[in-house]
Amino acid sequence: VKAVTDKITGALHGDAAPTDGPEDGVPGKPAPVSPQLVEPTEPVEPLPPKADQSGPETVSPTGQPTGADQARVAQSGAYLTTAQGVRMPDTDHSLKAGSRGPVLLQDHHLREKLMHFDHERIPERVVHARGSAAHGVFQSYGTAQTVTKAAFLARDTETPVFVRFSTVLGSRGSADTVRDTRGFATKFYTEEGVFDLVGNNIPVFFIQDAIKFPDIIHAGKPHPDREIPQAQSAHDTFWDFVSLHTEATHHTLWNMSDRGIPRSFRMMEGFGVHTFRLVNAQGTSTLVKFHWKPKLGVHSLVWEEAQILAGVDPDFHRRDLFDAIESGAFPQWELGIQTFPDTDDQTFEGIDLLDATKIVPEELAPVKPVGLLTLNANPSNFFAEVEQVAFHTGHLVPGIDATDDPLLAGRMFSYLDTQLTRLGGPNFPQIPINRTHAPVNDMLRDGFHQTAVHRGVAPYKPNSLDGGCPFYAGTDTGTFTGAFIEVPVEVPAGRKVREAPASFADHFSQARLFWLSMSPVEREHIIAAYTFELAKCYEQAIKERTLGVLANIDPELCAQVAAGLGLPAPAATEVLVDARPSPALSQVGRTWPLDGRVIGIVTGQAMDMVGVNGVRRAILDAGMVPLVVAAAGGVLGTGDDTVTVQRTFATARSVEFDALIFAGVPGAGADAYGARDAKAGAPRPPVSDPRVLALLTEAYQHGKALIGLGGAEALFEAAGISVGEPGVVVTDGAQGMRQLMELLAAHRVWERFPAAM
Ligand code: HDE
Repeated sequence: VKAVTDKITGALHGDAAPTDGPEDGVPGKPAPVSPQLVEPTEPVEPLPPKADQSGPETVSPTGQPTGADQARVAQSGAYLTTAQGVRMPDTDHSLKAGSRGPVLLQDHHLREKLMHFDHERIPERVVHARGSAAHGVFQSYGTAQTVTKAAFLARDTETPVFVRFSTVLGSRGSADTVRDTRGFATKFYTEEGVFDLVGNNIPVFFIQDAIKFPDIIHAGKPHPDREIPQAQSAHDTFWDFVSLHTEATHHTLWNMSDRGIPRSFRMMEGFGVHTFRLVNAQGTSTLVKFHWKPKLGVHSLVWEEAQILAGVDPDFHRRDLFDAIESGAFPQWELGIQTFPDTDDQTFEGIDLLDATKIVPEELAPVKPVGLLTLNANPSNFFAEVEQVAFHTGHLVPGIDATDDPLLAGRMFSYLDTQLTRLGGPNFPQIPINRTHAPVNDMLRDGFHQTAVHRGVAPYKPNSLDGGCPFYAGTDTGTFTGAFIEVPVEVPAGRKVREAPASFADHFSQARLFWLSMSPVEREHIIAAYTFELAKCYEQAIKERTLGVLANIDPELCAQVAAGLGLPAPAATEVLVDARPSPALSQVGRTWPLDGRVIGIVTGQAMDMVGVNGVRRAILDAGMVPLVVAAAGGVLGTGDDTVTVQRTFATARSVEFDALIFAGVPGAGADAYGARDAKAGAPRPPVSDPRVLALLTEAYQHGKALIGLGGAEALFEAAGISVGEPGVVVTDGAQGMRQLMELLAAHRVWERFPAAM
């Protein structure tokens, strides 16, 4: 992994590829043009397809064919053709009556080219429009075998998967780092058919009943009159709704916590949210909640970083996922299950398992690992795969079943329905990314975009004309098998009513549980987030009403936000229940692997490049990504000891890095950090380039480790940062790397944040 990371680090970060020889990239010397990149003057065999030009089946991790036609891979032949396969001598000029005359209607090539172009876009998803995805493999441990007969959860089974991460509110082109819930949807191509686990990075939802979904989404989306703000909850309609509809309180609190601004898709948990029902080979059922646990831990941005990134690099999460996979640093999650007895009341320790606004704390029901997900291949074509993938909560396999959660019931309807508009008809399961890897023998026929050429005359059952085929699964063995064999649980009888059960009326106890489980610094972030969002609202009544909601979570939270808004803090209207905090909910206090962390090495021409190369190597050896930052682009150093610059002071912004190293050498002085050389006789240059000072102070404010190697005291001093305070270290190479790794393992230098409580 490290070798690959090393090889592509520079290229991945959008810079000149790291040089093999000292000559490449020397300023002033034109780079040699690769013969492969010159436009040929006569037909030549195309280059072998690059990894990202092969059809979906070549990237299926276990080599399972997905049915994509390889002959239709783009740019795969020597000659341009029309969609009908007719060779074309020209695609640059319309057919005209004379070179200055009118374009002729008979130009079918022009018509075809423009017609296709005009229809390249399809409706974006109504929610979760902005997303990124990757292929991977799921390896089952077999530990779920006692509770489910699902074949992909049997011991040592490998299943290809496709996972799409997303934000919820924004449009397809919106920024990645906005404060929002993240989607975490997994398609398992199991040998028994497709299983979709369509989850989020937050374990609870805004609403308990699917009938409220249009309401919460209309409230969160931009205002209907001027269509702003984009991808934000910081506006009146959102807070209007959630302050009135208090079952949203728990989810909203998670959004205002650090979970609403993840550092990376690779560092998020995932949750199935609803309670599902597992069934084992003996027909015994168990209630279950699904969890994804990232191997890299759960980490977040700080709000200012997220905001800056939305402008500096709106594709931050997409880039991060793609780069990590491309470099061989494959992200991993363990799938875990919390299991509960399938009792008639479907509660556990008093918690209603059918209420999607409630969690079951891990301390009450531990999460048992059942398998490992590894994402190991990027999509080949974003549209074909990421846009066209269609998830559906009803894609279930034998051994996994739905419960009566009223939110889940609505989803069972909605996900099929939405594809009709988005993907243009009922045959979307035939799109390569959606194709099951199990044989299909259905009796569904015709419809828009039908690509199967069905044989036989009797797509109905019973029939005699097609030999009675297809037969029901299990008729040959006498045992009923397959999906949609319902567990014969009692369905509670009752009057037809439009009402929620009494247990759904508790909207605050778990929000308080979450608040009480946060560390002081996490509480501070929550207070800041509520204060920011409410300050963006115009309506005073909405702010006041929300403070009333906060009072029912915690008086201190309410008081602090009220102070920030300049409003009085109301008293609680509910009795506050102090549940036992759940340490598993906090992101602070543990240490985690460092893989894929991005370290900026700020250096200059006057530096010792042997030392800088040593630091680069140590960072790579630790599985992290070094990016060299200097005053100007090009190559630093001479002879064998050179380093390619990947960011300049003009392009580097602290938010891109998890930590900064100032790689100086004793005696090099401040000039080394880019103080612009003054001409002889000119006034003394500033102690350092102001852009370096900005890099430093911003990284300091965001709680990042700052390491000065060999004489960065003057620089730190110029930025007003004291060496020796938490996370600010000036030392030598080896010691500096050790300290860097210790600091990064905790994600941030938490002591640096004000913790008011
Ligand atoms: Fe979704 N949701 N949802 N949702 N959802 C969609 O389906 C819907 C809910 C989630 O990457 C849509 O194909 C209703 C909960 C994810 O393609 C749509 C309700 C959870 C994704 C839809 C919910 C989710 C979607 C839009 C309330 C977490 C992105 C496009 C009953 C457990 C999947 C599409 C992807 C997408 C409806 C609630 C997660 C409109 C009606 C709860 C991750 O069908």
